[in-house]
Amino acid sequence: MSLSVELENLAGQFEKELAATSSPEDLEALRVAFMGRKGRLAALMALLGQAPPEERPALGRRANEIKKLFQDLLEGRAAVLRRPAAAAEFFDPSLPGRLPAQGSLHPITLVMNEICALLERIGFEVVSGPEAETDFHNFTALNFPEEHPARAMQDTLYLGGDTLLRTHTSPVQVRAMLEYKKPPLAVIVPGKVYRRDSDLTHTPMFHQIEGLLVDKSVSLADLRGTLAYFARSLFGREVRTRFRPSFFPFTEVSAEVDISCILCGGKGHRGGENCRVCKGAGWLEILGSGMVHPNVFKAVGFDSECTGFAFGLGVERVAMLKYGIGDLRLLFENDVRFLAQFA
Ligand code: 2NM
Repeated sequence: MSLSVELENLAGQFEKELAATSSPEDLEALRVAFMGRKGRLAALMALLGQAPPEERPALGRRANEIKKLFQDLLEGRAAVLRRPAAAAEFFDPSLPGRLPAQGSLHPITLVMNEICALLERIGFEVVSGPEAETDFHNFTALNFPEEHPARAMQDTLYLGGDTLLRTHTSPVQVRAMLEYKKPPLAVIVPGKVYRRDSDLTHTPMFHQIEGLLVDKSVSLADLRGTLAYFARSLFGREVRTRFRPSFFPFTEVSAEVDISCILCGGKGHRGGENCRVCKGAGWLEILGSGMVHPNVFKAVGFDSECTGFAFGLGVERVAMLKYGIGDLRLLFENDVRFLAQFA
């Protein structure tokens, strides 16, 4: 067999035996057997003088390469054997770090935070209260007659006895008035509310924000100005507001509030087609509001001289409009691929 082939065979054998070593002692024995003064590589080098003269330089170079290769492989294997068995994985400190997946606020939380912040800027105070309420705070104090349909088992989730899951955040405003004992006060209440309703556009739990301001001589003009500021802050400077007469048990007068469509700007159409957001109406309903009914003030012991306005909105609807979300269920499924878009 030629010296050249024997050198390559030696290299192959070295690598095989190296992989079988399991201790520094094994490694040292291997080093002596292959690279020692009387080792196998030295024995082959000794035969170099018998090779044809023209082949000697190449064979010499190859022998030196193999010696260097053995040294490198021995060092690498020594490092592997030094490592505790548990950390069997090779640690490469030059790799980039793995960042932990970072969460983000839910779009409902984002919208609630934004609305609270813009109303706090004009003096409203954020308050909260229980989600399990009494019939008095949720209905009676808010001027709902005994036979009002909202009180029916079919609409409200009753917990037994006198308690129910609040159907709006207004009971917290009743609590705020009872605590303040007299005007003035300006509060907003963000929170979860519950209704016995579940289909494509209704969930049994949803979110509301309601505002209440009570003082002497508060007028409908104050309500309009406050809501115009609110709509422009939330949807943009160019947004107009419109009041339509409506009815709520706890307000008189009552009004539904529309904003000019945030997609078509109120025109009702875009490029010859009906606007897909306002369906051609040019307006979007976003709020209910009104002047607080005197019976509500009576129920909480406020002076019959005082006046106030209140308003309420559904947070899901505002979030869907603001972010162009087409399906209410996306807000409740908590699919990370959806939620991550709000990071
Ligand atoms: C609305 C619409 C109109 C409202 C009234 C009150 C209270 F407690 F002062 F009577 N709180 N919230 C109110 C008025 C809520 O939501 C559509």
